[in-house]
Amino acid sequence: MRVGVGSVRQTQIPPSELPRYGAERLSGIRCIATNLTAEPISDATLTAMAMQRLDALVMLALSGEGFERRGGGATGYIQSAYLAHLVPHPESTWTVSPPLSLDVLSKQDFLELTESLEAEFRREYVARQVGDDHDRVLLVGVMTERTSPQRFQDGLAELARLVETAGGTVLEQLRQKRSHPHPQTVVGEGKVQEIALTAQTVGANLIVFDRDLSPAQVRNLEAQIGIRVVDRTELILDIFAQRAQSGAGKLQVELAQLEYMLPRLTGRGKAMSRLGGGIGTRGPGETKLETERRAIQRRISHLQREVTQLQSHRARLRQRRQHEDVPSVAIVGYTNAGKSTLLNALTNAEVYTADQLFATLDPTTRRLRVTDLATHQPVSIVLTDTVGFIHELPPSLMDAFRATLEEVTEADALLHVVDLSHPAWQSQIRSVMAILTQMPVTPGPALLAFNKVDQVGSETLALAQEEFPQAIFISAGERLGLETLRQRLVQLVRYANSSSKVGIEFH
Ligand SMILES: Nc1nc2c(ncn2[C@@H]2O[C@H](COP(=O)(O)OP(=O)(O)OP(=O)(O)O)[C@@H](O)[C@H]2O)c(=O)[nH]1
Ligand SMILES: [Mg+2]
Repeated sequence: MRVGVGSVRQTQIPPSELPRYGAERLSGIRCIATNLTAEPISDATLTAMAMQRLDALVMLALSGEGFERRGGGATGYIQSAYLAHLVPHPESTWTVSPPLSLDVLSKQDFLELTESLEAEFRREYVARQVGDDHDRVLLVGVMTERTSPQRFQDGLAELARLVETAGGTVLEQLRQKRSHPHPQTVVGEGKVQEIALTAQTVGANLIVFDRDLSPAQVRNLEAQIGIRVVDRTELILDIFAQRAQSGAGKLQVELAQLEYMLPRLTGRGKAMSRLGGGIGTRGPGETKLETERRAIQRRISHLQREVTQLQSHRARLRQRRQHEDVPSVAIVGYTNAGKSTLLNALTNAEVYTADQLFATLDPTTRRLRVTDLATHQPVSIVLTDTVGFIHELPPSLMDAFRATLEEVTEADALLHVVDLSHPAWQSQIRSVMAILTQMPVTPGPALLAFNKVDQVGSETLALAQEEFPQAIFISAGERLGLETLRQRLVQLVRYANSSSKVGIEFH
């Protein structure tokens, strides 16, 4: 079906052009190769065999003595051949025969060899399957000059949690250090090969990158690796889509997904017309794409209007509360900090809580009644629990969730909950602050509450106390420090009402 002349890399068939591709099968292609020497098969050749999932590879070895050059051409005779094929065991990727005579080789039943190998691959594949609905994921982290080693580590650990939250299983993590991401493939050429090979070996069906990728990068990577490639935003959007319960939540998630998808449509169109193949297929393909794009754009405009309506609906609800003169506090914080657990502990709300990222999407508002110990007067405060933040919250989510996030900007004050038991608590505080400052309306003053102190050593406590002397320390789970928190909330709303909103301050 194909003749190639060139280096191993040059003659390799990219996965997207193979008749079939996947860890449970071979590609249906057998390759006869020679490099006009008597040498056995090189590792580069074997790697190429694995990447193409060849049924088998035969390397013809020319005899040393008979091999001579005449007038620029080479003649010689085939002395022996090596037979190589993949093996379905995690410990070794391939096996190579001793030198065989052509006579012996030609008596090999390749069909039988391929069929028995495929049967083994399938057994191995089924045995490794975590569950049908679980993606088998390979994580790829790229450390550039702009990321510190600590940030990079934390980012990868968080990415792994995101994958688990989305319902995937992380099989392996690959890393690369580069001064800048490669414009076409993020990682370098050699690393792309390593990713493809590792994905083959461990039987991954999804590659997740620790950053956002351009449409072209996704396209190039998928063509070279032969497996679906997903970036960090897509992963987060997927979790949001799984979590969305209410109509409002679903509406906002769909908007975010479409906004993310629209600029990526071109890429998919090209891939489709490539399948159709060159001349004649381009016209209708692109027209179809244009129709598709317009349909999506219409849907986006429609959803945007709905979100705007949702915004005004929420605004009316808030106005009614403001009429009653009840001050409002929005609980904000990094995802999984314990915000919902705290709302439940303070108000007996029954918000879903779990050791998962983005357990909460829809805001819940509850009334908290406190006796102000200073005046002995009863005070009412409305508390709102809302969606958690994450480092580099995708912009399409920020826009689509503006109705939800307005609960934060429109509140009289903020209660910023921090999971002090998380090793990256300091950078989580910074991420939350960064998101708050990006909001169109500057939120009111904030009270910092360090949560999960039941899980924290005295050194961390002392460090947090020194760095944030105004903060309070609580355990929402163990209901520790909640009375102090209530009193501080009363002081906070009193302060918020007495001063105009002038930025994020700590109290
Ligand atoms: N040990 C301990 N665990 C806690 C405490 N507060 C909350 N948790 C746990 O932390 C996990 C996350 O709690 P949630 O209340 O769902 O956190 P959240 O901030 O609402 O998270 P998202 O809605 O996912 O952004 C749950 O498993 C809680 O049981 C605490 O004070 N101590
Ligand atoms: Mg929650």
